[in-house]
Amino acid sequence: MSISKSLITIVTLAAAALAWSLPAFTGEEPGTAATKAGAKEGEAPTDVAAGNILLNPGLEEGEKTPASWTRGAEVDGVEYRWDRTLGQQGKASLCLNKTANRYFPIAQWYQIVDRKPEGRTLKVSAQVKAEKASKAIIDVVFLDENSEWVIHEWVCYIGAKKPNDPPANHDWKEYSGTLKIPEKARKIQIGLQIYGPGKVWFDEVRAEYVK
Ligand SMILES: [Ca+2]
Repeated sequence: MSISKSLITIVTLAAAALAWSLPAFTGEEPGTAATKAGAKEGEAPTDVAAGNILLNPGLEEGEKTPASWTRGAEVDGVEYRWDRTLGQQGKASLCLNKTANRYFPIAQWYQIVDRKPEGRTLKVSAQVKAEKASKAIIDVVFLDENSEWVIHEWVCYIGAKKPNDPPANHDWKEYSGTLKIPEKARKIQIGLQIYGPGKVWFDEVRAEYVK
């Protein structure tokens, strides 16, 4: 009895070890990050990184307001719009239209999600359409256990970086950036912001843990 029991244990352990070691190998291959997110069901997860941690990333869900996204403060000369006629995917996106010719105060749509302790690096991306946008930002705020700011960082910059640069004026285009997650961070706030005059739309917003 005890021999067969130990045998079963050994076999089980060996199988588990094999299952564990296989994804580790595939994880070493370069250029697989994009396909990993779309790993087929039944495949062992290659790492905790796969998948978007944001809810309603395509802005298609919601009744009167976009589900899971919050509007920032009212700002004179800024129109917040959940645009249900225009999307990079589907029919909806988030729009900020600033007509006031100044940078502050800023306006933003944002979403706060819990940080997974094992997540160390965050990749953020979005599809952005811009109409004479002088300065729009995808901002990430890391919050501690008391929901206090640890740090905030600009992960994507849309617009004119230098005084003589033209404003951003383009159809849907992907912006992305990667950030180190501070040790103390417990929550992550993704903000889609407008600083200067112009109009921007955001769709397919992604935040994912990467290695
Ligand atoms: Ca959409």
